[in-house]
Formats: sequence, structure tokens, C-alpha cells
Amino acid sequence: MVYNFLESSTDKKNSEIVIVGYPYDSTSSFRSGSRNGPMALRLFSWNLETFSNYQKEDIHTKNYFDMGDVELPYGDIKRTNKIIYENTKKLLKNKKKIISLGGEHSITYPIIKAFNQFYDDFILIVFDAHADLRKDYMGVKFSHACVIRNCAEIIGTKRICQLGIRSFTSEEYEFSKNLLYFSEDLESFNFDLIKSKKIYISIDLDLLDPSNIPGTGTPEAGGFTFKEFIHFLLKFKTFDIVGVDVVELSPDHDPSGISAAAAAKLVREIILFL
Ligand SMILES: [Mn+2]
Repeated sequence: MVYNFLESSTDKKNSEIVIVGYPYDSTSSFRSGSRNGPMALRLFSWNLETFSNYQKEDIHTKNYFDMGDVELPYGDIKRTNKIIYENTKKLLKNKKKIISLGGEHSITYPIIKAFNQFYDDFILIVFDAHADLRKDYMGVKFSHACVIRNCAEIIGTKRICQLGIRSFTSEEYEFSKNLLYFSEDLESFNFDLIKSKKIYISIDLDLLDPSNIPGTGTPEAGGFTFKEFIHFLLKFKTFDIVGVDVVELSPDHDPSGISAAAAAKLVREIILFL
């Protein structure tokens, strides 16, 4: 078994980028398994070149350290939120750029809470098939189905852009009208909305079509290809990206491994634009 992301540095202190796994999947509304996401992603990263065919750069031009997975108490979302929040704060205090690996999407809430203490006006860009704007899911406020609504409580609706969203309730649709941006597609995004802003990017892998990434907890038909998404994502390269998370990889639902392979390739590209 491989325990770190592709050829990552062993020097945490001098690494500008830290990769961290949060293997949490206790509020998954359909099928669980994303607790195994970070390790599967790491394993498949070793199948990649360190040189990016898209950006024509080698990730060894960056210093990136993989601190492994943080141990979390399954079943206790409040305690989990606290641990993720404290860990994120500690990394930010040490001036690290963070790539957080899920686990389910609920991990984004404590991360955003911590980021908001360090960067007061960053924009949250969310790529997802689902709006995740419910007030609660069967009475559970910190469910992964509510994560962006919870983020809005911290940073406000006008600092959130949601792209690629193709699954929501009528209430979520109404609420989405308060956001800075909300769209089912990618290409019509107006980059002027986020001009000169710091950016945090949250990527729920079910944004992609289930034919490209079948290994997610809540697959949703009608998504993007890996190629479409990566080319769009790279348009953010000129922005000041302060942090990224990649969530909802559920490798046990995809014995072929193509989901973990795609997720790993995505993280390689993210290292280069941080
Ligand atoms: Mn989703």
C-alpha cells in the first residue's frame, strides 16, 4: 500500500503545500465509502507522471508534503468538525496552502470556517452535481447534503459560486438565487465576478459524469467529462487560490479504479496552480 501522494516531500516544514486526508463518511445520504477516498487517490497517484501534460510543468517545481489521513471519530459529526477546523487553522497559521481530500463533502464546512478566520473576503467556488443547500437533511444540520448552506451561514451567500449543479429541490433552487453565482454549466461563468479576489475551490467529484467517475456516493447523470472539467478548471490558474478540497471519492463503488485515477490526476494539476 502507498501512504503518500506521488513523490511528495518528506520535509513538512519547508513545504508550501500540504495534502491532508479526512476519511469521514458518516452522513452520506445514499451509499457510504468515501472514507477510503484519500488512500485510493494516493495509490493511483503513483501511476501518474510528475510532469503535467496540460500545464507543461513538473510538480517537483512545487514543495508539497502529504501529512496522511487525520483520524476522525466516525458517527460524531460535531467532534469531527472540530478536529478538521483545528487542523486547518494550524496549517493556515503555518502559512500552508492546503489540499484537503475527502471523505464526504461535509468536511468543507469546518475548513471554510477556519479559512474565514485567515482570509476575510475569499470567494468559495463549488463544483458539484448537487446544490447541498438544504437547511437540514432528515433533521441533521451538518449532513453533506447541507454543506454549502452551512458555509453560507459563515461567509454569506454573496461569496459563493456554484457551478455544474444539476440536482436540487425547489427550496434549494429558491435559495440558490441569493448566491453570487449558480449554474448548471461551466462555460457561461463570468470571471469578472471574482476579479482580484482570493479563491477557495471545493470540488465534489460527482460533478463529473458517472461514466468518467462511477466511484462516488451519489452519482448523478448528465455530468462533465474529465477533459471538459480540467480545461475549465485551469482557467483559475491566474487567480490567487488559497485552498482546495477534493471530496466524495468512494473507491469501493468502482473496482476498475478509473475514479481514483481521475481524482489523482486532478490533484496533480491542483498542486501546480496553487
Ligand atoms: Mn455532490
